[in-house]
This record gives sequence, structure tokens and C-alpha cells, in this order.
Amino acid sequence: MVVRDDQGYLLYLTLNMIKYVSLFVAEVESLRWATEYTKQCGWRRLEWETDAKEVEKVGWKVNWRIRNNNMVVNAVAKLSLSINRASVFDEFSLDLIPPCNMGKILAEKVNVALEMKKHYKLEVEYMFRAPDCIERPVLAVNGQFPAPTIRARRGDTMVIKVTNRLYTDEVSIHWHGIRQRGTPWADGTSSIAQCPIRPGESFVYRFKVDKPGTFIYHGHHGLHRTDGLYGFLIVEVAEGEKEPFHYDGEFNLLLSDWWHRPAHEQQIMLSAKPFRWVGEPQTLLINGRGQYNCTLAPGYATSNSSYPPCNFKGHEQCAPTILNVLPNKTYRIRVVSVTGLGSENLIIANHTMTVVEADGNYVEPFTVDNLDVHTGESYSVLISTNQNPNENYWVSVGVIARPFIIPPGLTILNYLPNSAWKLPISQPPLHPRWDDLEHNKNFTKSIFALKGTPKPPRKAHRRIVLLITDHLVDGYTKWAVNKVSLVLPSTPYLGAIKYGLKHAFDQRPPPENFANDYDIMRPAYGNATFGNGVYVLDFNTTVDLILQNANAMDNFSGSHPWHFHGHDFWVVGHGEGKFSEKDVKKLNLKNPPLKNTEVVFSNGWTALRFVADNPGVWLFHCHLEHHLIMGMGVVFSVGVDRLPELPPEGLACGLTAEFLMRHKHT
Ligand SMILES: [Cu+2]
Repeated sequence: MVVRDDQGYLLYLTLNMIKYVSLFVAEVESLRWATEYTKQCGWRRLEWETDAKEVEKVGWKVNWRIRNNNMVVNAVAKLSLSINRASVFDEFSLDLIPPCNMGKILAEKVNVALEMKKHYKLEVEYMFRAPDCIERPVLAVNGQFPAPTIRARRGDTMVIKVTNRLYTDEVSIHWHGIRQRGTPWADGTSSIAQCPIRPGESFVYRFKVDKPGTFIYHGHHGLHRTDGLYGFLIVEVAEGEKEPFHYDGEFNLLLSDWWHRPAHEQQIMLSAKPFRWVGEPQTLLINGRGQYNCTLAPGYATSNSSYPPCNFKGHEQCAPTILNVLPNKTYRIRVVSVTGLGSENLIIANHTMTVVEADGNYVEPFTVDNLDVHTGESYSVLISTNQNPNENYWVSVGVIARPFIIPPGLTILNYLPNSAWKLPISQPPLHPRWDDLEHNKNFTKSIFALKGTPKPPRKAHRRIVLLITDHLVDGYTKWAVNKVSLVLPSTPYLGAIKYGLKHAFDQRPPPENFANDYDIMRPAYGNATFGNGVYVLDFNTTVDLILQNANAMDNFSGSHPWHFHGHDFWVVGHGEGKFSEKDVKKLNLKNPPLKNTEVVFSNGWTALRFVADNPGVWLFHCHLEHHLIMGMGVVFSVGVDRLPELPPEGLACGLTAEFLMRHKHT
């Protein structure tokens, strides 16, 4: 086939190429940039003609640049086609930047079938919003709260320029669930991978998304997540690949919790001596929307009956996101939780959910009435809209694992063409009790890897047992791991370790275990310390991490969802009480799920196995943001000597800044 541009230049395309190019256009359209795009580039004026076979060796590279108010997207696509698996590929560059001169052609050999670079520009700023009908400053991205959804395809290279438009705060963005293989400096953890971005400055995150799945991006500096700095990062399968399940449509649920007190004040409270607790959140948000001073379900027992009914017109910032569906279809719902405290349970009344993905990994499908989502976890579930099409149904989110004092977050599954505001006839569904630990455990233990998922090595080279306790350290209330409360250093570990800057952090290795006679049912108040030492792992070794829960100072043992950066791990076991040698034999090495976040339940343990095959410095921490800031985390270093020269942009602070200045000309 031949494409003729509006200046009459003939461009060769194969059928597959056209498919790809039209997919780009479809993608652009789905992002609602089509109008401007077509206006600028006159894409629709292209004519298509059939032509000779020889062009089947041809590949394409398409650049585009689209402006939509605050967001600029540049994309480069290299398209190529393999003929009978012969490795002959060509690459053309088709420049669609206005004025869309399509004659700019460049040919070079490439050996990728499809590689895309997606450029995004994210500006982080404070804005006034009323996510739960009460106005306060929130962290917005490109003027949106929650931050806009980023979509990519497996194999894409993301180039994301983050600009800090805050007045006094530093910022960094973590791409949660992306392993950052080969790009540990783009992990977005301030003090670990990079120096935080200063007000007015920008940092470009470049990384590859190497597997499809449901991910998130969120602030990883201070308590920024609690102020609303989060959004979806969705990676589709690569072109030509298929998901192992079918669905007709998709929608996303981003679950979070919301305080009326800004995160900055909360951070000061948590760091105060004596300690000041921030309390439970005021509202649960679904896609950044919740109702504090009114209720969608007036008069029902599960709602807070002291609130008046909400009278939404739909444009209010706290009006719920209605989920519109057609009857007799299958929908994929991507669910993530970014809560600061507590975990959540999702129910779609009258509909069962089939879980097919957890943390960006496929799982053996299983069906549930309600779904537990711990903070940092992501799931995909499938639902069939096979209920009475004349009704709408409640979508409800309740708190688990913390005292249930806030009403559930509600929205509506709207069967079209019913009115969105037709309230369901039944009362909102009841969630499992917040302290129904058996329910939580049963759910977690139902997750197994989809057949064909890589299995863990049979044996681990090293076992690190991590005891979680809280303490008074120098009069400050802190969490600790093996009695060390993590205090992040001002120089990022990655640079410090790469350049051998020994004063940047504590050089003593942290403890690998805790005292044998420690009674996990009896809280220990004293003898913990502050620290920031690093567990150095030998490259390519298999490591077992045992999270050991214990009773806290208030004689209560809460659940903690732990998130690992840079790697997925296999969840090889959960158990009650204290982990012991005899538990090793019972670990599941047959079909454990691969995840990046896993909970350790009250008074129990969780065993995780992973292969330390990704050079970098990686945080492993409780994803309850208030716990991390109070010291509940550890740092691993893996094969940093194997890394090439680090990009200096993220190292302009602390001792690495000094080091780079000294070595500028050497
Ligand atoms: Cu925790």
C-alpha cells in the first residue's frame, strides 16, 4: 500500500503498518486529543492506495506531538515488520509535528517489532478542591485530581518530565509496580534513588514498561500520597498480544482515604515529642470523590444517617463517578488502593467478581463476592452485567483492618439506559467486619499464580527475618524493624553506594533477625535505635524475607501491607505466631503468586522469596504512609557496581552533589 501525504509525497505502508498507525490514531482519539491532532496534522486527509509487495520489508517510526492544555505528549513509534521471521527491518521517521511535514524520512536498521516512546509532562501543584465536599488544598497534577491516568503498552519507553510547581515542598514520583530494570535512578524514591525535585525544577523519568498490568504512580516524598498525589499507570499488552481473558469494556477504581487536616500538619504531628496521632481519615474516596456532609444512601443503616441526602447535579467535585455499563457484557475493573492508613474492601452489589490479575501479574481466576485491597495492591476483576437491567446497583468501599468508624464510600453501577441517579432499590451491601481477620486471610490465601507463571527457585541463599515493633526512641514514638527505625539520609543511597561515600549513611549492616527469646505477644518498649543501614544482597542470589508481626505498645497487632521496589516477589507463605524452621517445609513453591505488595497479618508472619537480579538500591516498606514516615522500612542494595555511570540529574544534593562537583573534570 502507498500513503500519499497532503504534499503529495508517497509513503509506503504494509497492511500491518496501517493497522498500527490507525491504532495510534485510535489511541490518540481515546485520549480526546483527536480534534487538535487532526487539525494540526491533517491526518484524515491521507489517501490510501494499494501497491507492490516489496514494501513488506518496510518499517515505520512515527513521531507525534500533541498539545492539550497542560499536557504535551510526544511519541515516537518505530514500526517494523518481519517477513518470514527474517531479521530485515527498516525504520522510517514520519514527522507529524506541525506543520506535519511527512517528507522527513530516515531509514536505519532496527530489530524491534514495535517500540514506542511516550513523552508526558506532569506538573505537580497545590489546588483548592473539595474531594469530599469540604474544600482544602490538594496535590493535583496538570490541574487534575486525582492525577491523570497514564496509559502505555508493554515495551514502551516512558519519558515523563515531572515539574515541581509547589511553593516550598520538594517532590518525587514513584512508578509503583514498575520494576525499573536497568533504570534504578528512575524509581522516584527520594533519598534512595534520587534527590527530591526542588520547587520550580523538573526531573525526567525515563524507564521501560516491560510487562502489562495495573500500576499506579504516586508521590514518594513525605506524606504526599496522603495529600492526593496519585494516579493510574496502566500498561496494556503489546500490539498483537492478547490478555488471557476476554472483556468488552473497562473502568478503573482508585481507592483512597481522605483527611481534612493537610498532610504537612500530619507529618509534624507524627514527628512531635510527645507524639500526636492524626486519627482515622474522615472520608473514603473512589476516584478522588467521596461524600462527607451528605450521603448517597439516606436512611440506610450502613450510611451515616446524621448526614442529609446528597443532591448532586453531577458537576460537583464530590459527586460520585458513576460507572456506566451496558447489560450482558463483561467488564474489567482495575482496582488499586493508595490509602494512607488501613485497607479496603470492595463490593459491587448483586455482582460477583472474578479476580484475574494482582499487582501486574496474572493469577488463577477465582470468584468472590467482595474484594480486599490493601494499600499498594492492585487487582483486575471481571464482572458480568447479568442482573436485572432495569435497576442500578451499589458499588461500596469499606475499611478493613482498622476500626470501622467512617461510613463506606459509595457510587453507582449504572445499567444504561437507566438514569444514573436512579438509586438502587436495596440498601448498600454490608462489608465483612473490620476485624474479621479470618475473612482477610482467606481472601489472600485464595490467590495463586496463573499456570505458566515462573516458579521460585527451590532454595534461598539467604533468609532475612524482619520483626515489626513500635517503640519510644529518645522519647519519639516510632516504628522499627529488628529494633531499627528507618530515618532516610539526605544523600540518596544509590549515588552514595555507587561512589563509595561512606559518610552518607550508617555503614553497619542492619540485623538479619531478632532475639530468639523475643515474645511477639509482649510489646517491647525500649532499646530501639534510629538507623539507616543497608542490607547488601549478592547479585542474582535468592533471598527469603520473613515479615514477623508482633503486638504493638497498645497491645494490638495491626496488619501491614509491605511493598517492594525494583522486584516482584513470590508470596510463599503466611502463618500464625512466630515463624520457625519447621515452617520452611510448608512454603508453597508450586504456584505462589508474584506480587509487589503483600500484607503481614496481625500476630503472624508472611514469607516472600525473590531473586536479587535488578541492580539498584531498593526500599522495602510498609505501604501505610504514616507507618513508613515513622520508620517502618528497610533498604536493600543489589549489585550497584554493575550499574553504568549514573545520570547526574538526580544526584545534586547532599554528599553526591559535593562528589560530582569535585569530579567534574576527571
Ligand atoms: Cu504498617
